[in-house]
Amino acid sequence: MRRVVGVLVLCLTLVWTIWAQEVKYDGYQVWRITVRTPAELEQIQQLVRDVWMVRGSVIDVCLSPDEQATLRKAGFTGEVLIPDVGALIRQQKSDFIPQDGSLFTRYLTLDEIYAAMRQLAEQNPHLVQMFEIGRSVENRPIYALRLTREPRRARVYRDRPQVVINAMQHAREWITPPVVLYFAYRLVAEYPTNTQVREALDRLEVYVVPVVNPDGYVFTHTTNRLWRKNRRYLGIYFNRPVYGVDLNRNWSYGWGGAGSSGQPWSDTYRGSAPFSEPETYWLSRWMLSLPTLRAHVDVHSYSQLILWPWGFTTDLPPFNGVFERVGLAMQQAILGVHGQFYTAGPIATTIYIASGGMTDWVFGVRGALSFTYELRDTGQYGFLLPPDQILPNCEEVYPAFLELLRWAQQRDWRE
Ligand code: 0X9
Ligand code: ZN
Repeated sequence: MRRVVGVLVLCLTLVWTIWAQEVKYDGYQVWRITVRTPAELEQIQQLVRDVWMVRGSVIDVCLSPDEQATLRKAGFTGEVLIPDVGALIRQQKSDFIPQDGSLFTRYLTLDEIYAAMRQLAEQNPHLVQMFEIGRSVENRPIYALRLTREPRRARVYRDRPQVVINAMQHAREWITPPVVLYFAYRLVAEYPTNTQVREALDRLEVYVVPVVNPDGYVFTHTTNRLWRKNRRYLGIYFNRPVYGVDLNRNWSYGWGGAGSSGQPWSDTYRGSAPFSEPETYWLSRWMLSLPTLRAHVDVHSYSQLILWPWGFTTDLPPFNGVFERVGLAMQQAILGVHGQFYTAGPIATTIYIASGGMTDWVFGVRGALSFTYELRDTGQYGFLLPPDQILPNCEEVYPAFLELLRWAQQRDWRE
């Protein structure tokens, strides 16, 4: 009996070490390829597993050594953006070690982000409240901060329109939670002295959700730095267990259309049904409960873009003129801080058609002015943005968020 148990434990340990094995990216490269025709773009997307970015005729791809050879054989060459992905991830892991107490000089773990949120709420009870929106596939809480004057006096203030800013639907986009967390911290810090901030928090309810996809985020720390989707188990395909729904293809508005995949192993898998995932389900339920949702930003990376509906069609949305005015004002605000240029435009015509995205749902269903940001950089590091760019990125986006709060306070934002 003892021996049987011993062998069993040994087997389990073996299985565990193989399963929990960190995914290595040695020899992987990121290439930027400029194609001549849409057919070529299609062809590359067929040949490559991990597409990092597509914009017009330009595509960034993360390639295994085999994929590099395949593309070369097919006649494609590209500019090498990252010569050794594995080495860069390792180097950034060691950057990870210094802990000087500051929140925006290194990438925090999920627990650290949640602790920072809790601390802000506990130290500022007259301005900040923390609460749970719902839970993930692996039962992790999804937390939000509610910032408004005296949040404990009313569950919702009917006369204070709501603004929601969320990040991290996509796990590998590590720059996104700090930018949203910084926004909350700075609002609180400036409330006593900055009239614009004071008026905003007196007249609005500002909600921030730094991590929509906690399971995915944890997985990028423990196992695979470049994971994108949530951690839903989907079954065995090609003799391998397959996980993950792309949360930004799982929203109900336009669900199932172009620019989303029905194949579970795809990085843009839309899920078995709209809101099949607890992360999108709870977030949408909560957003439906807000009585006067005015404005919203879904924060992603990378490419430096300010995007608005539609994602599911190239048709212009109603009130495109308003989106453009606010979008360009936010663009100018960002430009003014560190001189970084963010391109502004509707999703489908600026990047690509993508159906089932959050921004389309928030505008299409809730009628709120909804944007998608794509943060730094423009491709030099992509998702592997060095930690010394966290703070500058936080700083430059802050006044753009303030600009949105300014618009949300107008009696009717359509004006
Ligand atoms: O493809 C996406 O989901 C976003 N780009 S990312 O590289 N961060 O994955 C763009 C989202 C566009 N928004 C909507 N379709 N709603
Ligand atoms: Zn994203």
